[in-house]
Amino acid sequence: MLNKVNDLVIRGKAKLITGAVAEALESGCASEDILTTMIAGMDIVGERFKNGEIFVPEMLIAAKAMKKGVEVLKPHLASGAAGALGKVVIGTVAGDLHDIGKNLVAMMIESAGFEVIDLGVDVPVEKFVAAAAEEGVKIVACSALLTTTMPALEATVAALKAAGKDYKIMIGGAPINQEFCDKVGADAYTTDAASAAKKARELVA
Ligand code: B12
Repeated sequence: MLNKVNDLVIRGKAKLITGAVAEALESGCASEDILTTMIAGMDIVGERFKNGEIFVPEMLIAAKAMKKGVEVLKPHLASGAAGALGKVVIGTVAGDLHDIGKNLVAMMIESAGFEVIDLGVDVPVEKFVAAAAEEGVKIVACSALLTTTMPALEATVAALKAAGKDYKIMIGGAPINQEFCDKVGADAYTTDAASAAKKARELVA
């Protein structure tokens, strides 16, 4: 069952994946396991792209399938009381169009009890700073998936810190690590959506 979901992500079968995810849920697969197998599928897609076996269009259709699958999964992953812990501003930094990971982080943070303000992808520094200045923002979460957009992430963190407001800054995405987090002076880095939600709760505790 999980193998089928994994395969449908890799092959970018957006129409078939909805049924396959629903079937997996009905047969008792845990939603977290289904998500893990879909993410593993995206990793394989990334590897194939890196090796020149597939190109951007194939990556894009795999991403569409992944998104369709996540839609079916969402009600099963999200659970928490809405908005009680304050606002989280989230977005993918300037120059970067990847949003699957960012959307998962947003979803898990929302289900952990925050109100999420999602700025989308390719978010200019000024837009992050303006949104973060709103009343009640506790955390600003920035995503970057490309080594080439790590400088944009650094610039975003610097501007958010320079604004001198009372929020925490979280960063993440495939090329990011704790060392980079320390270097740019963000408050927290985590590797995945579930740990990001846990960390968000810790940051406001
Ligand atoms: C799908 C995909 C795309 C799709 C994106 C569609 C979309 N709507 O997102 C498209 C086709 C648009 C795309 C384009 C490109 N891509 Co691309 N893409 C991928 C791919 C295959 C999967 C990404 C993904 O969704 N992963 C699944 C999610 C769940 O994982 P995630 O994003 O890492 O997120 C998790 C964590 O990182 C973390 N996290 C993420 N954000 C945050 C934020 C915070 C605050 C926290 C705490 C945690 C956190 O939690 C998430 C959930 O667990 C990756 C390969 C890979 N394995 O990552 C390549 C990859 C990222 N892409 C790559 C490249 C090169 C490109 C292009 C430059 C290709 C080109 N020549 O045009 C363009 C750039 C476009 C742009 N300007 O952004 C490279 C990057 C190489 C590098 N070192 O920089 C990769 C690694 C592929 C590879 N192996 O070469 N891509």
